[in-house]
Amino acid sequence: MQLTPKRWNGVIEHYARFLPVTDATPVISLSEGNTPLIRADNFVAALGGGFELWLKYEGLNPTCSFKDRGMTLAVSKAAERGAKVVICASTGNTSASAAAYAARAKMKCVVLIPEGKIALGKLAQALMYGAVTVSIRGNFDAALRIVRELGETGLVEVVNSINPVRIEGQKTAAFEICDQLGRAPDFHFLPVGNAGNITAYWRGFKEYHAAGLTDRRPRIFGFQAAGAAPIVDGHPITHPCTVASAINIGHPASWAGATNACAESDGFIGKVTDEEILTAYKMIARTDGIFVEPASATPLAGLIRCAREGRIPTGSIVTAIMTGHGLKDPDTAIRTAGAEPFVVDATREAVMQVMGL
Ligand code: AN7
Repeated sequence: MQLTPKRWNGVIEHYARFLPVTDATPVISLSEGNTPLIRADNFVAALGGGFELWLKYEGLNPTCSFKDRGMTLAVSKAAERGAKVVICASTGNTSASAAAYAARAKMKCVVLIPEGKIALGKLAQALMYGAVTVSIRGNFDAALRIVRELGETGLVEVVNSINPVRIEGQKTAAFEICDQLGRAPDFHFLPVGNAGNITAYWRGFKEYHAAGLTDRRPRIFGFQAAGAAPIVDGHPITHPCTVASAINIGHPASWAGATNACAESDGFIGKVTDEEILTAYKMIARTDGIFVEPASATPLAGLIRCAREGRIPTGSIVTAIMTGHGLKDPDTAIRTAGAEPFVVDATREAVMQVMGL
């Protein structure tokens, strides 16, 4: 028997025909994408059953979040144009991803992060990949305002999702879900921060349907954290505040994309409290062994509510995107786990005592 090599070389190579690339585009890739779609039966059973839930585990991308899909395209297009410096504002994941892809493209990367408000793992990534890391005394929205202003000078390439190719790359996750399920889901749940991803998913599901590759389009259900829910509340939030630091955003750049996805798909944009987020965060780790960061648990908190309110018809196929890995935010994990290690002497008896034997 001969083995046929079948290597995954990232989302640009795999979905090139849906993306704004040509043979002249230098592909800067870390083999992102092709993340697992994991069925979470125990979580569903805990909610009383009645539907299928599939989690797209985007935390298994090269920098441990979904941002790599958009960043491979943004940095490749920047390289095609001969850019030397990329810049972004970030609650942490965009900066980690930009830093990694820029390193690979031999570009300088500058990241603006809200001081003291990003998870430890994400800070470690930006520093480790060698980005010029600037902590702003202000929030994400202030950092993005500065990045927009710097972008207008023409001296730097902005790789936030206000750069339209970021959205183009991120839509590949919708394609993968359809490819992996063999159909489009009935409902797709996701967190909403700057609202780039909800915009991207809806575009992806629409394009696959228009290409005749799926027979339906899902209803898009997005969730914000209650302390940072400008779209639900109907106005920008000056001082957003949530434990889900990734989505602590008061003035989303793709606001219209989010409301459009909701309207066109007969969807819903709601908000959930930090307490609900942390409950879902801990629950999915313990029911199904899936460790995500708090922002990624936001759609699960929304799903718990929807299931309770009877909004999910029996037999539905539901997908949810787990946007970032749990190891990104060890502080919140250790606080939320509500347990500490038992410290004992190095003897069998001591361990048996802890085990209650
Ligand atoms: C884990 O990194 O905005 O609604 O600067 O990191 O497309 O913004 C992160 C966003 C969800 C929200 N889950 O996605 C950033 C940043 C995680 C995230 C979101 C983010 P968008």
